[in-house]
Amino acid sequence: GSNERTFISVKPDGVQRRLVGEIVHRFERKGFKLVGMKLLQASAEQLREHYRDLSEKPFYSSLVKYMSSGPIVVMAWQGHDVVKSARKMLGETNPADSLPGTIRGDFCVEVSRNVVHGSDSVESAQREISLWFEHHELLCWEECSQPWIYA
Ligand code: DAT
Ligand code: MG
Repeated sequence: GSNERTFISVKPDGVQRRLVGEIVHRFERKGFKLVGMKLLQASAEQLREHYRDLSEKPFYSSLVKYMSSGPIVVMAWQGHDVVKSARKMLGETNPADSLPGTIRGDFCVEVSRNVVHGSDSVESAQREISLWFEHHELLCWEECSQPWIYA
């Protein structure tokens, strides 16, 4: 439905490389609605929880270290099929496999510095949004462009 939400985050390399505006711009232009956004320093504990499905992977501890190495921007975006569309806009996990035109295809080189996160399913989006946002930080608002984006 058009009320679907996904969790997107600009990772520490994306913030350091001044890509926050570019990434927000892409989701705005696509037609998705921003319903939550903040800059924060994530704790290792939060990141271990965020990436708990990867806890057995050999790169898990370096991933947590990288993700806690500087400020990140966390966002919730809403719209029709936003989880799947956002994953397409991000590109593949490995930037080397990401097509030009995707965020990872355009702005990064290594899998361990891939500038942006996006939820992989509606269920993980719900889990991640509730991990990073308080209920009151998520806004329901009327977009004046809505009738020009949805028939
Ligand atoms: P994605 O972020 O595309 O959902 P994922 O959930 O499989 O990918 O992994 C989470 C992050 O972990 C990924 O964005 C970058 C890092 N990562 C994944 N595979 C890796 C690998 N083989 N070596 C180093 N880091 C990796
Ligand atoms: Mg993932």
